[in-house]
Amino acid sequence: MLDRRRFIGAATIGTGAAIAGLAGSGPAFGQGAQALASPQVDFPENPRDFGGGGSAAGAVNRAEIDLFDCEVEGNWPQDLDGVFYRVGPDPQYPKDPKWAGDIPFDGEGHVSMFRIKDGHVDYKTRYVRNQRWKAQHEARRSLFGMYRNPLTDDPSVEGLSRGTANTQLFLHHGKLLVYKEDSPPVHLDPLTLETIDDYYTFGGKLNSQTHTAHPKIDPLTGEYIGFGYEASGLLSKDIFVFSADRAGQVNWSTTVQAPYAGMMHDFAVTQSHIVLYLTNMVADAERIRAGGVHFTYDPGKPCYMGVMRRGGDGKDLKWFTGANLFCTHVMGGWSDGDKIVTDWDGGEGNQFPFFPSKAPFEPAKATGLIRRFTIDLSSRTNDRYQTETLFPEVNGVLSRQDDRFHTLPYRYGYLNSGAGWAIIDHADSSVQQVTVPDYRLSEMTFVPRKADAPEGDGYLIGIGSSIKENGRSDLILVDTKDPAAGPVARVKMPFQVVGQVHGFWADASQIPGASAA
Ligand code: V55
Ligand code: FE
Repeated sequence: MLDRRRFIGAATIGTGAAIAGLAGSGPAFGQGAQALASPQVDFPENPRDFGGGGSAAGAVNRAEIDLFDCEVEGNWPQDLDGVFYRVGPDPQYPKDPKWAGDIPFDGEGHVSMFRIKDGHVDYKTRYVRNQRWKAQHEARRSLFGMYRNPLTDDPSVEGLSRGTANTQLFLHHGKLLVYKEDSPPVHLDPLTLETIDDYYTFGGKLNSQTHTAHPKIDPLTGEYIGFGYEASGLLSKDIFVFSADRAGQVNWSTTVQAPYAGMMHDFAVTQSHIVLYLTNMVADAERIRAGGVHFTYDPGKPCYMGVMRRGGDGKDLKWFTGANLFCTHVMGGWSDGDKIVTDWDGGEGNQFPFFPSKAPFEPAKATGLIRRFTIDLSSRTNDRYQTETLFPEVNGVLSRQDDRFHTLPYRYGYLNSGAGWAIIDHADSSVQQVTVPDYRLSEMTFVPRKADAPEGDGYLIGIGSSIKENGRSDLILVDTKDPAAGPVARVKMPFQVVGQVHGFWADASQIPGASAA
């Protein structure tokens, strides 16, 4: 009964809940503290009390695992050749009891990969050896305090990057880059998961202290487009926006200003424009000074959508307001002349119940629906975006698409709907639900059937967590052309794998040395 509530709860209360695996009544800010005076490694009983190590809808594994030739059930496609990468927080050490009110987004990034080839699947995981991990490993204890608050750190780590690398990863110019939006990427070897650069700056050209967890790749040029908010330091309104060519050389960048400093988790890129979105999860100087987490949700502040041309100097950036929607992830978007359309999942209110808030948390307002934003740039006086809700009968979060259609008009979108995965077809306005009896499903990632398969033709891949078997994990593969048939194959893991925020599929042809290995 409790598990079923958790399952449904994810869709009902939004992105944060889906990621953190929280039920509607997760521990409130500042509660759940448990005295931990001993320096010995002793996590509190309740894994949801982050001070003691909450994870992201998965186990706190801490163990780095190599499992060669996993058990595969069903008809795993023999010609699938690539890697499904995932990352999520996996607390390295219990927090000092002073910071027991910290949130699940602050656990150290643990990367896992399923190397899939000839119908065989090898599993490997490694913590990201970022500056934070190394300092704590050396000290055998937690040295970093609250989420994105350097004032709460042990004095010994001053000047080190606080980045956890726990949110998303991308493969580009042969490098596996792992992200946390408060810091530059960390560069890992895509086959061994060894950390190669703990502070990757695109050859010194990332003129920002931060980098989003959600860069985009332009499928026509192979360019990588990214941004960083609070780019010039804590509470800064600067936003650094840039692109890099196929070889990772930065070929465009500019710095623009946000109306205020607040969470800008994802962004959209079209063939001609950059679309930024500022939510009213506001960077809170007072709370930071008082030793709290970085943000406070403030429904009294407007959300803004900012649009600027790609490749320009940023002076054309214009901020629009409209329905105040709390949107976290982009499904897709495109430009049609002066018209810019972007689809996001979002709620009418805060989706992250574990952040402090100026208003009580309202589960109903956290419900994620597909919100289509339309902006018309042809009128100089227009400063409003228009919104509509698509597929109001489908709720969910963590929206994705066939990543080969970033920047372009697109047909298929995917949503983690709590009841499973939803496959959205914008062309015929249909929805198909993917459910797996007895399983809760993490975020889905699209895998093309072949490198040149038509849009949406392939598989959805992701972790399922067995309710009956106490969370034991399967890697689940569903054919997008026959989702009703259920999983075509599963990898049966002998334990509950580390939790995930996001995942990424890379074809073997993109991974240096993959074919030889
Ligand atoms: C998100 C996740 C984060 C974070 C800020 O999904 C936003 C949204 C896992 O960390 O720090
Ligand atoms: Fe995200």
